Amino acid sequence: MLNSAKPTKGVIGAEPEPIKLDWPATALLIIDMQRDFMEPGGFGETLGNDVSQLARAVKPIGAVLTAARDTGMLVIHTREGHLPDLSDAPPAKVERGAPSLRIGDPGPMGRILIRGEAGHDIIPELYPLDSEIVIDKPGKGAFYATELGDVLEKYGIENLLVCGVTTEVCVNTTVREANDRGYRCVVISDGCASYFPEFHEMGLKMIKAQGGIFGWVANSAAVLEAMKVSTT
Ligand code: TIU
Repeated sequence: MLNSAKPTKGVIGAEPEPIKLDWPATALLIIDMQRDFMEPGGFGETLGNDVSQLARAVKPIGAVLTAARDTGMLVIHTREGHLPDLSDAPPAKVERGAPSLRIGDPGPMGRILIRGEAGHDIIPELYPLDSEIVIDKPGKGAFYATELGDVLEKYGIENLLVCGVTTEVCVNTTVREANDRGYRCVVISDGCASYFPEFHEMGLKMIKAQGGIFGWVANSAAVLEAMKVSTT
């Protein structure tokens, strides 16, 4: 029998149910894989966190990033941070808690969470290509006070593969924002991490509960499998 079917890409084995995406309308959104969160001496550690908890997400993200680059998928990286004069940093954020260093203070990787400083940059393993989009965001959500919505509209994006750190903070906030704007979000479970493993687990459960109230959750292997060209 002649197989005249055009190569199509597969369904993602996700929870709460498998999802078939229109792949040309799908982008990879990598949230805040910055030295400030991932490495000692950055913002995450100043808040009292064990930053080694986040390392486990790097390899799964790297694998999906490679596949996205190979298939020509739109790749968007985000970075949380503030202008050097802190004009986009609300006092309520800067003054909060009792961190060892506050946003804007000098640290071992430059001023904490400030755009242009070494700590604000994305880790070398996942460094953006010049052709990829980088969105600087002052908040936890990637839509608030950024051009992300316009970028997604310009490229005709309807679906987002979302990964990055941290699961319950910037990933969850962004997924909630995206869901309200009508995007289908598939969160890559092992491509996210939290300083608190239990928050990671619950953060993913919150997304996929109630029939996928905020989106879908799949591991990187399932996403990679679906991204492979098949003839079925
Ligand atoms: N503290 C924490 O878990 N996260 C953040 O402050 N930002 C992000 O999640 N990117």
